[in-house]
Amino acid sequence: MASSALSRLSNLQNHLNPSDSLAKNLVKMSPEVSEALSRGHAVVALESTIISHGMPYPKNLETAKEVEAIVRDNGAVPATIAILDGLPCVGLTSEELERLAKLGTKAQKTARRDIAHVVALRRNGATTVSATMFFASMVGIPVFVTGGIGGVHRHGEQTMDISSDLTELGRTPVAVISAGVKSILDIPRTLEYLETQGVCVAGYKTHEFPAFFTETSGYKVPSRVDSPEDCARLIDANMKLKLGSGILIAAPIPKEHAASGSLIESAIQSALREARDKNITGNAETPFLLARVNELTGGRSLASNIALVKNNALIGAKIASALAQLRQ
Ligand code: PSU
Ligand code: MN
Repeated sequence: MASSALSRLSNLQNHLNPSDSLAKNLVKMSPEVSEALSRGHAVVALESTIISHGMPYPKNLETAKEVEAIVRDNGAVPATIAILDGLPCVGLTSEELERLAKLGTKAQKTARRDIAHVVALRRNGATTVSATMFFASMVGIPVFVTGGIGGVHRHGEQTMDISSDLTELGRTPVAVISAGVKSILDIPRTLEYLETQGVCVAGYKTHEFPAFFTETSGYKVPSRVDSPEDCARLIDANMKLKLGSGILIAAPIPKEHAASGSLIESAIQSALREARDKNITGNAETPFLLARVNELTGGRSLASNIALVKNNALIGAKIASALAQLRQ
């Protein structure tokens, strides 16, 4: 990799302990991603738990490919991140993407806490938002697109079930574009926790924090941005100031795809009851709730989910392009 790229990376990585070239040797970057980074071109990181655990095969593969195509059509290189046979990969070939999609839940859901174990035991790991942010930051990708992030679970004040996505946002300078968090979670406590972690939460063309399937949650965002250029300047300022923390850009689902709030809400209530009755907890809870809500809404929640991920990919690619231009 060109030395200019390395120096840019080390600027990005001041929060990591960068005898980092050592860590980077453990990561396989696709030639396309590596070249784009070394030239300062736009790159968008994409997570893989959404593929393995978030959607059923073959919809997951179809969606992953469409999302990558949207990123490309809008001027950025997609970098889907996953761990294959213990090797963290940044940028997957179409064969690798297919393999992951077919593995589905046989791939291990891999959050930050699981990374070392999955690598050491040479397993296949689908990275959540926290693990994807970790690798994106390590290789110098400041923009990452997903559907929804994890948060504080309902009754989290008792169970302490708080997604490591939130602490990762507090410690890793990557901007995550998401449609907010689902109402399977405790939205106001999630926002409180993000504040505690020092995370900049910005609504994209809105003052409201979106609730994934719906444009509104009833809760306000602390900041607002109105264009990809606004977002690029925000990310640039965060990097130059070396704040070290991440940014959550919350983009509401497009109006025409917002599933009816009450339909989804009643499905969520039933799914939450079932999860309690079946004693489904820990990292199994989110995938269980997502799958149940999808069944209970007759697939309508999946259709909305796909639409919002694509919308985020479009916005993320534009942000990454604006950022690349700004930093030329
Ligand atoms: N929310 C979604 N879809 C998802 C996830 C969350 O709407 O696929 C996945 C993401 O990978 C996220 C993870 O990082 O679940 C959070 O899991 P947990 O709640 O166990 O931290
Ligand atoms: Mn959890």
